[in-house]
Amino acid sequence: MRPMAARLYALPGSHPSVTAELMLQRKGIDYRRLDLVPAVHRPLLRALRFPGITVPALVIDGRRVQGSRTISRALDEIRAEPPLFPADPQARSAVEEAERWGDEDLQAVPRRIAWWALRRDRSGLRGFVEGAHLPLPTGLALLTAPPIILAAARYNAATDEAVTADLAALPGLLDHVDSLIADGVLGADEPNAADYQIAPSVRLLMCFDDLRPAIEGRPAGEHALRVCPEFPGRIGPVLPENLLEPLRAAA
Ligand SMILES: N[C@@H](CCC(=O)N[C@@H](CS)C(=O)NCC(=O)O)C(=O)O
Repeated sequence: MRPMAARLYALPGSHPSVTAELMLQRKGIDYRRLDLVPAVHRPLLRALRFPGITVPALVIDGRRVQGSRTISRALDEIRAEPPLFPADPQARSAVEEAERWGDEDLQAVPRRIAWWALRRDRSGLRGFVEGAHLPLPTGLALLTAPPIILAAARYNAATDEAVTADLAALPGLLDHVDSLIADGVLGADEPNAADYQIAPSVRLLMCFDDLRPAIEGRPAGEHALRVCPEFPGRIGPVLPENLLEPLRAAA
């Protein structure tokens, strides 16, 4: 096998960056992860000649590949085994659709809830920062965090209205993950690109003390813990009780 080295640009606590990491690990590709500072990451990604402003962003084999769904396809091109997509066309389109749903419909929900929560209570921030590979000491990252959290909450539109809607949508989103598992699109012995797309989103939700008890016992929670056992960071109780009722009732 041709040796290969990759550099992954991420942000602390970024679940699609975990998606990319898990896929690199699955392929057995050596990589180094570097976490950027949120908000400051945008000019840095530009300076690194990436076309977009989001992570995961990967330099591999002289190529710049950005976005979790672009990365899954590029990794299959660069190293075919083990495949991230099934060979059978029908099975492949089911995995592609689940991966698209995970990216476009699910991924933003834990992201908005996390920035909203960190604006109200920063006590959980240390775990995310310590679990990252930032080029600055933890103490300095924590000290400079408040304006960064404010900016990130703003550009992610993590408003009260959006998070209220996200928490109301959560039971339906988790039902969909459960149904993908029941249909065999997710959760096979050999994980695919959709497993790697969806599990880190559910795993980030499980970093919330408010949400974990209602998720961990269901198929989506078990799947997330199996595909993505490590996810540094924990957010203590911070979400409004009345908004948690639908999720608790569905558990
Ligand atoms: N959905 C895309 C984008 C991922 C995304 O939005 N990543 C966040 C971190 S979790 C980000 O880079 N945010 C920074 C920004 O929007 O400037 C993917 O899966 O690659």
